Amino acid sequence: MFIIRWILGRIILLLNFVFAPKKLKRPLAEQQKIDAQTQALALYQYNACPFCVKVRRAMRRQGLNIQTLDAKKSPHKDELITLGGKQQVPCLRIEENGQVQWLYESKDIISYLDQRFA
Ligand SMILES: N[C@@H](CCC(=O)N[C@@H](CS)C(=O)NCC(=O)O)C(=O)O
Repeated sequence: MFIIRWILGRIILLLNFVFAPKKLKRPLAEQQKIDAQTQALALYQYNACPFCVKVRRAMRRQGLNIQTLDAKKSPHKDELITLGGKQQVPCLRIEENGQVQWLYESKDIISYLDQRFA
């Protein structure tokens, strides 16, 4: 089972690489403004998880430089469980006005990014 999951993961990563979406290019000043906003975001994820790949592709399409954290490793794994509430990826950590929100579900994360940055 582990081997099959591993092979599927590599296929997903290969396809993602070959068919990588075009990264949005913004004027420098505009990109810097967006980068300042995305500094308050972090994506807890696994490298080869298809739902995480979907979110990373959406980030690339929108030219969003959001920090990605490997939720298989400590301390990110523990942060996700204790602060986020469950061990499920992808999860977007959103820090706003001193408050932290943990957004699960790839569909909801992509909608959030679309609404905020598209
Ligand atoms: N409906 C969720 C599904 C996410 C999901 O199933 N993620 C898997 C990884 S691909 C997961 O976190 N499993 C728990 C684990 O690996 O511990 C989404 O669209 O984000």
